[in-house]
Amino acid sequence: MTHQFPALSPEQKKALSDIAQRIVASGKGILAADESVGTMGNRLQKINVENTEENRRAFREILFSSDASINQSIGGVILFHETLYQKDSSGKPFPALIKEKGIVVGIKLDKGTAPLAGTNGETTIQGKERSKWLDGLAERCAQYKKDGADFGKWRAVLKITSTTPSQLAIQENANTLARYASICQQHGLVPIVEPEILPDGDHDLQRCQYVTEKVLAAVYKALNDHHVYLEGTLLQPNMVTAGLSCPKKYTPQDVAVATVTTLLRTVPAAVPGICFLSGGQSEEEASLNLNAMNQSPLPKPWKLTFSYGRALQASALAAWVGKSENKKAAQEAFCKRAQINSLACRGQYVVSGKTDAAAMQSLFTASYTY
Ligand code: 5MM
Repeated sequence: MTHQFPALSPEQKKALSDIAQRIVASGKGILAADESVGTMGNRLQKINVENTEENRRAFREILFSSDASINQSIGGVILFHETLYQKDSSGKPFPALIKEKGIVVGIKLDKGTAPLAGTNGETTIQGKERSKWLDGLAERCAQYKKDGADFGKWRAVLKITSTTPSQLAIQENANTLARYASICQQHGLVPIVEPEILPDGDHDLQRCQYVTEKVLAAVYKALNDHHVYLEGTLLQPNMVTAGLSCPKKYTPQDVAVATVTTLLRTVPAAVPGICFLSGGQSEEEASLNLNAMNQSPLPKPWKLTFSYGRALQASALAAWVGKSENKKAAQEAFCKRAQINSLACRGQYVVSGKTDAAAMQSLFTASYTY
């Protein structure tokens, strides 16, 4: 075997590690506001708001202009390309608005999924139109860094059925995630690695645990093969849960044991933070599961926190319904969920009073493989 090729200088490593640590500092997680145009359209349709550029901008402005104290619970915000270049009503670019609160700006780098030939409906990032996609990634990373981003995110999607995920889909997606992560780091962006296993299906908790272990083991083997500096990365996985159609129901404590056990078996302690996606869970369910993990007596060498999209925006969307006079109510709803998740990151969330109806509502999208 050859000697290690020095891919990153000590200064580059320190810069990456510092960014990752800032994002997952104690009690902080990520607001995933990186819905692409189509996905945002699904969210807006649920509140009968037209999917226009201005409506997407207006809702994002509500989130990003929340009270400055939001920086106690949100360490990073992931943006979609369009949003990175939008401005608030006073003309201030969104990245500046977010950064002045001390929050790190990130960018969605994947361009959705494409069919993986030779599998039973599985996907990868590469497809006919995207076969040269990774070739342009270095240039895009360099540009986004100049334009204010300090981390990136790439979502790969796997699904559980009786025949999937195939070994081919696991290997292909792990390898692509690792190539993306390496390119990101070369350009000063902390890569968030997101191998999402969809919650669709009637599989039980044990089946999800088995599959998640296989997928994460492959991802970390690939990251090592590609010389990715783990201290300068974050993981955004699914929680280990039963499929949504599974007749057997599990408690947050069951989810916590299965998830933390899976992570202990597969994710090196060098990774600073694991920021769960919510995957269509209701806001309250996602908070209770995260809280149970952080209360679990199992060892937790990484920060266990959140990178929620739907589970941080559902109440705010329901409060806003496209009306500017509801801005304050929407911001209060968003801040409330952010604070609850901040407590959940420390295992300190205690349910008190009646939970809002919107927080119990799931924004689940079937077969979310865009
Ligand atoms: C899985 O989705 C990610 C986390 O959001 P949830 O907490 O709602 O599950 C999310 O960051 C997702 O990757 C973005 O919304 C981008 O989605 P699209 O549909 O644009 O790829």
